[in-house]
Amino acid sequence: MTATQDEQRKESDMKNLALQKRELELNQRKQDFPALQQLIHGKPLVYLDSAASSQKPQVVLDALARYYSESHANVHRGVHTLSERATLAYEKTREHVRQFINAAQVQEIIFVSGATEAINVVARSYGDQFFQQEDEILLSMMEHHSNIVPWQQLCERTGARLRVIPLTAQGEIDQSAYPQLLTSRTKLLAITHASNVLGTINPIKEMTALAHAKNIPVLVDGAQAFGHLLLDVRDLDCDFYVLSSHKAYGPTGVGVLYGKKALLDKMPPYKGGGGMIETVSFDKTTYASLPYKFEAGTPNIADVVGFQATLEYLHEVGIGNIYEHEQNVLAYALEKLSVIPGLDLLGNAAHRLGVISFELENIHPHDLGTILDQEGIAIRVGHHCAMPLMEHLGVPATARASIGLYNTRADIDALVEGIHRAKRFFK
Ligand code: 7TS
Repeated sequence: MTATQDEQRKESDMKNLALQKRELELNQRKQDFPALQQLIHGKPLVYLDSAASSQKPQVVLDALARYYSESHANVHRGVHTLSERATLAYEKTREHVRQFINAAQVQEIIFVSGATEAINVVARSYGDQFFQQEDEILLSMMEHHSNIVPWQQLCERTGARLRVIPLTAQGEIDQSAYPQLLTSRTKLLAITHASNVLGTINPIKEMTALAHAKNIPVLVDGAQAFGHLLLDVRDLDCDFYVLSSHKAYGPTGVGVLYGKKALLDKMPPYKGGGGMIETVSFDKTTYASLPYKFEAGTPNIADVVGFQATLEYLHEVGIGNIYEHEQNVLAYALEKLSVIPGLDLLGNAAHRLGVISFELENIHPHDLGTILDQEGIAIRVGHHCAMPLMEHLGVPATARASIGLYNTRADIDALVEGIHRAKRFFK
């Protein structure tokens, strides 16, 4: 062996060692999640439904308990110590979110109840203000109902129309059809960062650049991407980005609407009430500045504070490590599932997340889900709130296994064994 070969071998060994070490560390992350330590029907829980909602690490549960035990009061109102503590913690989360998604300013971070509410805010406030008859909203065939129905309702109110970008056979956005659908009538591109059915990660930066070349603003539904992909809204250059805390190890009932300040400034408030005003008289109300203009009423303070602990946890584990780990588990899962006779994987995108939809010959997804549950394995079955995509795929429902940072190859082995058991049962 030459000296150079020896050096190369050493370097490759070091890389493999580092990879194994990181995998081991992430395999141990399961210990951080109390819900994953239980037995379901006498079997250790194998949780493969994080795309619907993820489990929560102990640090987040502790933060919620600590907040209620020590710091709870209403925010932005009192001069007393608890109100100051609550306000400080609430606003600190906003700064954490800003950093996490690399927004330019904290005024661009609006707390809402989730991705669904965030899209509704934009459809109601931006849409009602700026859309009219014959305008077009461009979506893709792989959207979740949350990124379809609010736009359809907007169309009913304004006479605007939906246009839909088709998919390729691999389950990717058809990039040859897309530019032709950007016309002088298009007033918004509203698109998911990653599909909750196929796992496909869309080339948001490139698609946004094409839309912007025609002055069309872009809303990105980041519900599936957040917690799995490194996010940088300034690099993507999208105009709106929405996400839900609960899908990425945070509390339920908290989401974020990111919007570029110039656009948010032009948008009227979506809800009226306390906290979003500057002055009120019976003749006229003037509104508070950003972001408070969009946060009427007492917000979900505790869960926003809990969300801060989530962001710290994600930062500590590292999104890059999470991505790498999930890709490894995904590759293993695809390898194992693809050789099961009678199992059909849906979608085959080159760039995808750990969301795997499949069909099993002669077994209805609901039956499979029920049998797997008896084995302690949690997957989701159904239309996944993406009925137009189901229709396009020609299936009424699928079984879906989705991977989170706590899943391991052993979880995939359990899933594969469970599927074989179901096949034997239905033989
Ligand atoms: N957008 C996408 C792409 C989603 O996957 C979901 C939820 C939402 C929006 C809505 O998020 P929410 O937090 O406001 O409800 N998706 C799923 C799912 O795949 N299974 O259950 C919920």
